[in-house]
Amino acid sequence: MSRISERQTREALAVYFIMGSTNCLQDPVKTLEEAIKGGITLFQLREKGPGALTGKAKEALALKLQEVCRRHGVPFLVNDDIELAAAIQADGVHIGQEDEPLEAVRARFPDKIIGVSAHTLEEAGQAAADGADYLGMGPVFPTSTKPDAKAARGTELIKAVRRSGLQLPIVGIGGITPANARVVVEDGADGVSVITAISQASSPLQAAHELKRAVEDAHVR
Ligand code: 3NM
Repeated sequence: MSRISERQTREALAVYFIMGSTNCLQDPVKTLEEAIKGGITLFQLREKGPGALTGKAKEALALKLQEVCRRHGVPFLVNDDIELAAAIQADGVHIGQEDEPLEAVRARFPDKIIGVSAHTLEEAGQAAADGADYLGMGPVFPTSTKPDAKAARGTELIKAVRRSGLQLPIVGIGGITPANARVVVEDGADGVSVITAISQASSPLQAAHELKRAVEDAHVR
């Protein structure tokens, strides 16, 4: 799959599921399959933290999850690991401010979807100028998934970015659940990205479905 249009990117960001093996209550393949049945629109492998797989084991997991995504037409992104994304021909990568510079990643992957985490208005503007396809902005709500996450700021930053006139697709992240997803989109995001709300749900299918409904409700307002 080559780089998608801005409209397709906005649609893909609606319900963006992120996870790695350590986030899941059950087999990651099963979790992903259920999440796709529930309606997720984009997937990112984020294999990080204590107990995370590395090397060949990480690549093997990536290939299994990529195959599930391909079968269902859901774009597959890799967090941070540029070499893995290249090796398996992922549809895209998501990078943070501390990772390889966006300009270098864009030069290497002219056709891949590239997302960037931005925590300030300046970072958002820079990422847009340097060729990001979308911004991940958070944490919107408190999260325990990312130990070094910044303080939750609600939708303040997303609103500020929209007020600044920046049109780039945005996905909110951090502590988002079906119960609080709606405001994230009402306040300017194109969609929501979640780890816990789906990966730790008793039914990932149901959780994904509820998130999708919340996002759709916010868009039709
Ligand atoms: N990035 P959960 S917050 C991966 O603020 C990540 O940039 C964040 O996990 C940021 O949905 C976060 O379980 C964790 O809260 C999101």
